[in-house]
Amino acid sequence: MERRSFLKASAALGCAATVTGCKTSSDDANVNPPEPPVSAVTTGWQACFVNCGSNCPVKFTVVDGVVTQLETDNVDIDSYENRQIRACPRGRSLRQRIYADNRIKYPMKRVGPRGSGEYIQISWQQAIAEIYENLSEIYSDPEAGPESILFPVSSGTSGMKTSGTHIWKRLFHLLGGYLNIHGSYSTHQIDTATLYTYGVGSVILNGLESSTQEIRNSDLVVCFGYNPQETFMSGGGVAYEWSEALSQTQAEVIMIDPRYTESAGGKENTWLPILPGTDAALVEALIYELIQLNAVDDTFLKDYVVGWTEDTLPDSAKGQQLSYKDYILGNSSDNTVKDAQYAETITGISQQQIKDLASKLANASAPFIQMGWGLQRQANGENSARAIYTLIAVLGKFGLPGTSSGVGAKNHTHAFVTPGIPSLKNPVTKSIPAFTWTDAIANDLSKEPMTALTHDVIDSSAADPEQVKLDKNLRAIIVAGSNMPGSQHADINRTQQLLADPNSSVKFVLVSEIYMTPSAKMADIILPEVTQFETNDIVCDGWHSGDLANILITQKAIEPMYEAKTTYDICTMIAERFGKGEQFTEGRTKEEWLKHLWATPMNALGLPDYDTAKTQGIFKHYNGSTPPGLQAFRQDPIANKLNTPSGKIEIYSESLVNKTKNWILPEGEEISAIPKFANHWEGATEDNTDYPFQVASYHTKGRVHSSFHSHSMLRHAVQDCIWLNPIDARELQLSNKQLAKIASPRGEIVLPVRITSRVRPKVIALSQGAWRTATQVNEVDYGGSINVLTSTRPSLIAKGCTSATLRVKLTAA
Ligand SMILES: Nc1nc2c(c(=O)[nH]1)N[C@H]1C(S)=C(S)[C@@H](COP(=O)(O)OP(=O)(O)OC[C@H]3O[C@@H](n4cnc5c(=O)[nH]c(N)nc54)[C@H](O)[C@@H]3O)O[C@H]1N2
Ligand SMILES: Nc1nc2c(c(=O)[nH]1)N[C@H]1C(S)=C(S)[C@@H](COP(=O)(O)OP(=O)(O)OC[C@H]3O[C@@H](n4cnc5c(=O)[nH]c(N)nc54)[C@H](O)[C@@H]3O)O[C@H]1N2
Ligand code: SF4
Ligand SMILES: [Mo]
Repeated sequence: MERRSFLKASAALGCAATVTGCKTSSDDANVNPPEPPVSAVTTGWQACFVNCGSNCPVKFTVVDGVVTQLETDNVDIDSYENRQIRACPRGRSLRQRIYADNRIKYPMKRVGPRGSGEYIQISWQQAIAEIYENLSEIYSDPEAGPESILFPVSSGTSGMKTSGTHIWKRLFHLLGGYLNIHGSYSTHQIDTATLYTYGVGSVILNGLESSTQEIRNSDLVVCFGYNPQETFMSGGGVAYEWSEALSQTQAEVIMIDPRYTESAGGKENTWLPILPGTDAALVEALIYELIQLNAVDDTFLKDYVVGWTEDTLPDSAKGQQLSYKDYILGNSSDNTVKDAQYAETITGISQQQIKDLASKLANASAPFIQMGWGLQRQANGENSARAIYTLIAVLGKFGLPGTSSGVGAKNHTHAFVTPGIPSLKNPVTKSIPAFTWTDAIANDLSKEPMTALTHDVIDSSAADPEQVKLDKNLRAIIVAGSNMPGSQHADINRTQQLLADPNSSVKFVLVSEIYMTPSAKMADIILPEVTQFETNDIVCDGWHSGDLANILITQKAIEPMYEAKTTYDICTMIAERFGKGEQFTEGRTKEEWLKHLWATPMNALGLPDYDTAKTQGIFKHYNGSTPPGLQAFRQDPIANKLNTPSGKIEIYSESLVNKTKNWILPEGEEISAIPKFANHWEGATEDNTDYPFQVASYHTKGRVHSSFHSHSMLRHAVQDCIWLNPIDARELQLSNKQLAKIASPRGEIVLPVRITSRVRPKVIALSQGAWRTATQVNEVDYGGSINVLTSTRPSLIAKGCTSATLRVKLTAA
């Protein structure tokens, strides 16, 4: 309650007391209501800015300069079209983010080895001077230069318009640039699969996808590793749409996942607990069975699909039994029929279950087949994703009501498009795959460069793409809005070893953070940033927040704590030191930028002006229902052709063959033009008695990546533990809650065991994002950080993040 309205209410109460009882002023001394409290109470709107796909609004109450309460959106009548965008428990715990005892309070300088966490306090003036010295040296050294400066993936400030990583990038674009990265840890393999199949180089299908609502028209929902109830958890977002849609359909629901997930949660009919990394083999057998059931229409497919049958192959591939159908039927060079028996041994799904699913797919008129991204964050992730697209294509049930094109959920409609402060253009055009950055420290690149053919290094300004190379090692790493080096990149021991080595190529690590994260402990200089509650901003719906768009101006609730500053103020100070202050600010304060940015949605949508809108809270817009994905293509595949070279869905990709024909691959590895299942390192088919368990890793409801890890209430509510099947627990003689050690070739962690049938035998499940507590290289980690175990070996085609490919051994700790 605001102080003014609180006062009004108190006065009314006083009057009521008078009416019912008080007589004369001389008696008033005993009956007068107490004085209203002198506290200053304010309320306002803020939002949750993390990389979960949504940005839920939260309403704050501040009493005497302290945020005392957070509420979720509760303002509208709660209908599907105008629903309350209710924050999940993480957003409701944001008070712990403001008042965390691990907040960085002032600028700091490292005094111990990197990773040790030994720092002294320095002044802002000294911090800026040291940043200036280090960066000037790197920029002016011809052996180094901008190509030797890297921003690792930084997803922690998603949604902010005037704070966060893109403001840091604006600064560095003005200073001379940095080495680009391409692909994300999230979707690099599926983006690549989508490019070669549908001609769109992104999992965001730009209109080719179906909305979650389409499930209402489906009679069979088949999900491969799709867990929106946990990964897209906003009460206004996909989790809500998923449960609404399932409640409104009679469709049978089949969940294919090594884990029994929240999205199953009793709403499914069948759970098929597949071995990680084997979806392509399952698809192969399903398609074999569909052929046996006479459920594939080769004539129909000719107009839509390349590479199913011999006569639809490109000329370069004809006459060699290279079609997918020949491969399935055992006519190609491997002479193996891909039947249910073949797939049972690879996938761990029984022949009968495979045949049952095939017959359900054959009989369904509108199968909604959808995949998540965990199955592609693996060594063979591109082919797993391409295989699932292939299943949809070969079934021929795409572009129809109730069907899906395999991924996405038509969520990217952003009615309230609002630009952030422009991050400007990077003068550097060279780029490495995001996941490969530690290779640019590990090897002497002047002798052994990373190249187009070894690492898919690209340069948009190069005349010959195959000649592109990176021959300069990294000199500086800028970590802002990221927890990569110490938590989110694979093989933390390796990263720490590379950075802590006195001869490391990396001479400067800058971390700008709110909290003392494991990555902050790798920094040379640490800068303290404010939380969103200490500044104003604008927030729109996130990148995966469903069919309801929203926008609001988030309000500063309290003054900046300690010596923390906004990204904008920090970057302005650095820009000024380099003599670029005017170019950086363009003469605007942060607040002036906000008013300037607000003009875009205001003019496009007729919203009130900035100052008025700020007091009005959330504006919402329901995007309505949309046609099923691929509908236009189905209706007319010539007029509405896809963006692939053939204009069709490509099961066989000639462009993939051409792009990779000269690539230098690890021994024994092969890139296939069709999405074959292939054995791979630390995979399901590896006969590995040293590391007998596969790991099903997942994004947990208890965190968003490593964000929220230090919220004690969330740690109690969603404890980090090892999901272990009762059969395996008995064999290993491990009991519930007992501490167990998990070891991989790269490190060891200790966590309690949770015995549960929610994970299949021979697989353990581990969530990602826990903070490593070990400080020494190769020390056993009791924080439970999965990236102590994972490998930095990239995937075959995209060179993407393989952190869901992992074999381990398990022993009592
Ligand atoms: N709560 C929460 N939400 C988040 C995030 C978070 O950290 N926490 N992160 C956000 C971000 S940035 C991203 S990229 C997305 C990630 O979204 P996803 O990548 O889809 O999430 P994951 O949990 O990694 O994987 C989804 C499911 O795939 C299963 N799976 C793993 N391997 C396989 C396999 O080989 N085959 C099959 N069939 N299933 C498999 C896992 O058990 C899991 O249940 O989530 C976003 N949302
Ligand atoms: N083993 C394994 N590893 C994975 C994954 C996996 O599935 N398994 N998933 C991968 C995926 S999909 C992703 S997207 C990445 C995500 O990895 P990251 O991009 O590193 O994301 P977070 O761990 O959320 O870290 C974000 C950081 O930003 C900080 N931050 C928040 N607000 C601000 C701000 O205003 N200013 C500044 N300077 N900092 C701020 C937060 O405190 C936090 O430390 O992790 C990847 N790593
Ligand atoms: S769903 Fe995402 S944005 Fe919403 S409160 Fe939870 S973590 Fe924050
Ligand atoms: Mo991600």
